[in-house]
Amino acid sequence: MISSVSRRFRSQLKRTLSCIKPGWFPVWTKRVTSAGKDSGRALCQGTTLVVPQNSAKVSWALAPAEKVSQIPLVQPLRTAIGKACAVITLALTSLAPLPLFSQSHFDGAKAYDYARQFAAIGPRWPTGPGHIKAEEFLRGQFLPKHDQLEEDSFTADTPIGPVALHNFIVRFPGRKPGVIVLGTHYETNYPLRNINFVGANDGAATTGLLLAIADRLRAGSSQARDKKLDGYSVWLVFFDGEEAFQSWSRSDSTFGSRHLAARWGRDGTLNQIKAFLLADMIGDKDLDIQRETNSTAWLVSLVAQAAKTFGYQRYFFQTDMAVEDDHLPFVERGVPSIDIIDLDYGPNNSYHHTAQDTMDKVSAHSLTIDGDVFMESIRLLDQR
Ligand code: 1BN
Ligand code: ZN
Repeated sequence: MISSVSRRFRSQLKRTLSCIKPGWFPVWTKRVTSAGKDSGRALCQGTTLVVPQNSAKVSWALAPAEKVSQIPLVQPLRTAIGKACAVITLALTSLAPLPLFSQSHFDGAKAYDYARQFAAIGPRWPTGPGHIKAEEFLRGQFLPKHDQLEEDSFTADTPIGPVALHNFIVRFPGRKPGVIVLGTHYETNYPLRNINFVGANDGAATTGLLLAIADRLRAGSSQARDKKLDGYSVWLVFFDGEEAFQSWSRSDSTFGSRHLAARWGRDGTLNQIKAFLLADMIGDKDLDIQRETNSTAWLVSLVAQAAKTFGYQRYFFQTDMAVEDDHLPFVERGVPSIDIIDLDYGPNNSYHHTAQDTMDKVSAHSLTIDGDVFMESIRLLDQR
């Protein structure tokens, strides 16, 4: 049913057309004839691609980015069609400059690989040897002279006594006044220190996600003459001490975020923050991100809009759930915030906080979806 353009033309068109409708890419289609009747639609592995009713027999249409990678290369197109395609591509390329964040899909495989390396450190509970290695790993990801890395070290008053904790903040300056903060926690649970809990999804996956986002931001800003992002500054925060030391409560959890939100409240930094997006447990192979009801409504809508751009609606916000997490200290201080979390991990959430939380339950595909939506959310926030 579907003929796709040759790989070369498809990638040219992909780059060009993504300027017009980010996340939607062109595919060549043949109109489907059913019982001699022209339906005007072509099927693409479960997706209906709408082809204009009066289009020629072979035409092109836009498909959600996600589906394009699933479309097999059935047959090379005839040279004449290929040449016509090149002409269209050239014409469109000269009209539309490529936007920074919609050139191609996010590199979820890279995020996965960071996560794999991070989880391989082993358990990362505060006061343990893996935690020190995790800190060293994070320091090693950022270029000492180039990247603006801040270590926010403090002593938390926990149920097991005073504990030294370390948040990591990486800043990518932008030209627009204001800051977008992306966060995750990176440590694992102290109470699970004896069960080889590596938190592949709970901590490692979203650490990998933010590290791959850092690569993307670094690439974007290093292309610019002034080394700045086009829009708001973006700060990445790797929180420590999210997990409870004994049992989750408001006072025994989120130590790193409570500390940083209080500090940024005192010194006025919170006033600069346009939005705070928290990522938690969204490496899950079986991705279904809940609508977290403590989150700021307009920001949830913006993220939903970003997901829709890529045809990712089914992964986002199908059910509602209230979660206490690292976004709450920011919500409580009036910072627009969202917890992007999937608390449905394994059958009946049975992998959550167990030794089953391993890298085989995490996928590069889910991290691609997350990264696409985070990058598009930044773009939408910059336009607001
Ligand atoms: C997320 C990952 N959380 C802990 N690890 C937050 C949470 C709080 C999850 C309460 C479930 C219940
Ligand atoms: Zn957890």
